[in-house]
Amino acid sequence: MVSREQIEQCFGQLCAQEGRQGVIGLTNAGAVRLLPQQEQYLRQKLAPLGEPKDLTAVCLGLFYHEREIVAVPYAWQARATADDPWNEYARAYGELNRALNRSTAALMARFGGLAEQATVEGWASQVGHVHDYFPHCVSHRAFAEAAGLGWRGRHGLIVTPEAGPALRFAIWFVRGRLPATQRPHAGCGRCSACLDACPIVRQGGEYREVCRRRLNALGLEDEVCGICVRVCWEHVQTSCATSKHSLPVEVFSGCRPQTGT
Ligand code: B12
Ligand code: SF4
Ligand code: SF4
Repeated sequence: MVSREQIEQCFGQLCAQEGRQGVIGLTNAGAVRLLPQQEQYLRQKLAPLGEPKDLTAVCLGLFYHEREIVAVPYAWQARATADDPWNEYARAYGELNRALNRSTAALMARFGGLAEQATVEGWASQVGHVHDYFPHCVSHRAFAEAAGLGWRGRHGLIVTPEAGPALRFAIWFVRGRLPATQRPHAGCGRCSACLDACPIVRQGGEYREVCRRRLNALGLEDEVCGICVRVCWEHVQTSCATSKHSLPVEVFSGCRPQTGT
């Protein structure tokens, strides 16, 4: 059976190859609360490996570079302009998805197991409603939260003390029961920056579907917006750096220095 040390060593090399920082968290694959459609999808997917309770889910998170996040406007904007700098974030979305998929494929090639892709790319404008996604993937956020990587923010995303919500996830499932990552988190506390910035999350209710329509209408090069990500990232930079509530996890860094614009 693969050990945590082997996984960490391999992930460190993958971060170096991709030139990005990243974190990993482990949880038992059967211990995560999912919607019934997602539960069914997961059982079918993992059948060649065994029962979810006998498998470990390794959540991989790769960070955006600072310049990619600060390309997103800090305040609400209804439309993107032609050649909008915001597109740097849109392009990073595709790059991170590909880097994550390469990383899970490399782990599979070396240690076996199965991977859940970073996202179901290109669907935002194809589906009739966000519910159409549910039978075709598992929730990375539910797994990342269970694996101790972060807390569920008021915008619905996973907020990590290391990168705020400015990271993307994929999952690699492997045979065996490795000890889960557990750590307490500060949570949102009195912050409301994402609610102040985005009228869609502020409104609550069917925010997922309203967000999907906005991504399609925005006019960026890919299906993104990310204003909630940007404002939360700013908040976490200033507040979580000094927080005593979250114990650190190792940040794997193969990072070429790429800060600033
Ligand atoms: C569909 C989808 C969308 C849709 C719908 C968004 C949504 N909030 O669900 C649209 C296109 C609108 C979208 C938008 C965005 N997305 Co999106 N999206 C996804 C995708 C492909 C699936 C998510 C999904 O199906 N959610 C279903 C809901 C129901 O899941 P959930 O909220 O996590 O709830 C789970 C648990 O909490 C629990 N649960 C909750 N309630 C209940 C009730 C019961 C009874 C039970 C049993 C369980 C249960 O089970 C649920 C299902 O597992 C994931 C990739 C993936 N495979 O996870 C990316 C993902 C969630 N998106 C992501 C991002 C970043 C975005 C955007 C910022 C776009 C951008 N890049 O600019 C916005 C943010 C919107 C927002 N504030 O949430 C990231 C989040 C990263 C993070 N830090 O958390 C993900 C994980 C992609 C990735 N690879 O990293 N997205
Ligand atoms: S911006 Fe503030 S309120 Fe919103 S998720 Fe981040 S920490 Fe929580
Ligand atoms: S990605 Fe969606 S939830 Fe986040 S700011 Fe944009 S519209 Fe609001």
